[in-house]
Amino acid sequence: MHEGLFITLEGIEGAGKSSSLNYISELFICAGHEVLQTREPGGTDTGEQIRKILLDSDNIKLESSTELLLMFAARSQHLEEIVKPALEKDQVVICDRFTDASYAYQGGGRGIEELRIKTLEDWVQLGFTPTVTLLFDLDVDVGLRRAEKRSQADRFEQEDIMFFKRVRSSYLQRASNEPIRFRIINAGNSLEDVKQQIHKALQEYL
Ligand code: Z5A
Repeated sequence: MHEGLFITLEGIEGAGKSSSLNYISELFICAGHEVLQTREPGGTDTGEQIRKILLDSDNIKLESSTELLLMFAARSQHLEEIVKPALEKDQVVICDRFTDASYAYQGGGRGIEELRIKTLEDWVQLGFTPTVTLLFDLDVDVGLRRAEKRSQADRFEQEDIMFFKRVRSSYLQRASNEPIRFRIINAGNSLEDVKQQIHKALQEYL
């Protein structure tokens, strides 16, 4: 376990995590904290190279198990090179996606057995978990419509609606299993309302 504040943001496509990152950082900076923003897969030079492989829509032959292993390879590097050193320096670390995404996408979405994911989690993280996780939850149709308006679809964005429905229900299941760590944000509301929900959810840490 760790002493620092490690906040992760989760949710389906277009849920508004990236839109909220700067707002969350500002909340902590205003409260006098040093903040590090990062993301998964990625966050390190090696991790960003792995991210390119994972998101490249030309990689149609990528096996689900390869995808899962690459997620954890990037995570291993990210934890040792970036996340743990920042927490040791008392920085607040805000990470756009983490291991819950592996359970939701590779588990719920792709159908990989949860136990296999748990084995990798135990091996790579040795009990290290986020302090608090904001789950940006919204209707899959709304999320996909928001995401469609952006640039070209990546490898995940090419999945069908049922894939994202499984991802969403897997996230909600995890949140109900761990109600203390997870804070659910109703991401279908206006950005202003989402900010208010975030502020309330993180109040005790500010
Ligand atoms: N992945 C995985 O499979 N396994 C893992 O272990 C990990 C990740 C760690 C990359 O993630 C992919 O990796 C991801 C899962 C997989 N693929 N998918 N899907 P990513 O986080 O980099 O990419 P993303 O999920 O595609 O991010 P996103 O679609 O950008 O979602 P977002 O950050 O939550 O949304 P946003 O960019 O903030 O907002 C999207 C649009 O909606 C934008 O135009 C906003 O202006 C608009 N928006 C946002 N909030 C609102 C509200 N409240 N009202 C109206 N409009 C809004």
